[in-house]
Amino acid sequence: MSLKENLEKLRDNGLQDIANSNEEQVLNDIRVKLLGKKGPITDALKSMKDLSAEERPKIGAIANQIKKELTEAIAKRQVELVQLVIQEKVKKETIDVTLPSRQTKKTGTQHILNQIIEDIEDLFIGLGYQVISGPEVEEDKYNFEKMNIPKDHPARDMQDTFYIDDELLMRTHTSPQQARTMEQHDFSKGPLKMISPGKVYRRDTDDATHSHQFHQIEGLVVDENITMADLKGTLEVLVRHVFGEDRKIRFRPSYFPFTEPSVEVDITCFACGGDGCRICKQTGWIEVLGAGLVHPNVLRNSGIDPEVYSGFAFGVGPDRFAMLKYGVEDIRNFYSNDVRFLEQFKGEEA
Ligand code: 2NL
Repeated sequence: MSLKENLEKLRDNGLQDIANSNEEQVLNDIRVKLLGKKGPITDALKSMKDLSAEERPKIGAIANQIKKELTEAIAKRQVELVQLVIQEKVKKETIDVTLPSRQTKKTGTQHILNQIIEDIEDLFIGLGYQVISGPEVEEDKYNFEKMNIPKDHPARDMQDTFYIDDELLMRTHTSPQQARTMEQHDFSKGPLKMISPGKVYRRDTDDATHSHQFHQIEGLVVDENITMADLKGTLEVLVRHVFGEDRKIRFRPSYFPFTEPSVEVDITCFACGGDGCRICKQTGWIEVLGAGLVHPNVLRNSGIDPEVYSGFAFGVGPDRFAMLKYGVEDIRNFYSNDVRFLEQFKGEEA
């Protein structure tokens, strides 16, 4: 084989090896082997001195050309291999963001009472009401006096509470917040429509149906010409939302110091539909809340003229709602923080 053929074979094999190399280290070995000081190209260039003057430039040109080709091929392959490594890495480390996450932490759930409260808040926000909360430590003046319960009133016995001093106490209902809102209300801007959710306190001995702390959501609407019909329609919307669209509603006369007339509100039993069962004690009806038209004294106490304005108010117990709706037999379950009880209400969130 002539030197020229040798060189060309060297080039063809070299290019083949370069193309086949799949690692930078392998490519580097090829480079040293082909183009290094002890490599065949260097040898060929060295041996040129033995050639005739005529052949020398031809072979020299070929050798240099091949050296250039191989050098370029190596450089090109070098870039490709770097790219390949990156591509491989990207492929391996691809994250499928649509996969569900691993459940490493145990997630909790919103407390069932807060679920019920927020659900009712959403309903009333949809009806154009404001949601207003206030302090749990209240003045006697707002908790009792303005609610038409003066110091010697017998209703104070049923609503005995925790006193901070003679004039400061843990509120027994959320009504004081409503009194504060009535005082501030500007009727030139429209009717007053509000609900006041929150925690309330009473001096009760805890048992299955009593707790010294529980919750209340009161509702209040004051405007000109508010009647019992407005109250009944509003409460129908409420109980149907919470206890089912088929519920019927019934008012029974009752007494609260802050409303006149006052009513106790029953709904047809959601378990038997009104036929009579264990849950409604065979009556077909379940008492769910209390309500009435705002007592003229209560309006007057908050600076509203009862000759011009009238209002309705109601008081809902979220604890009682939850007990009825989910068959909870002991109110203390809501406050003892037993996760096994609480996690039963996972997924009830709206
Ligand atoms: C019940 C009864 C009731 C009210 C709360 C109220 C508030 C104002 C004026 C008049 Cl500012 N009334 N609230 C009225 C009737 C009943 O709660 O049994 N709740 C669990």
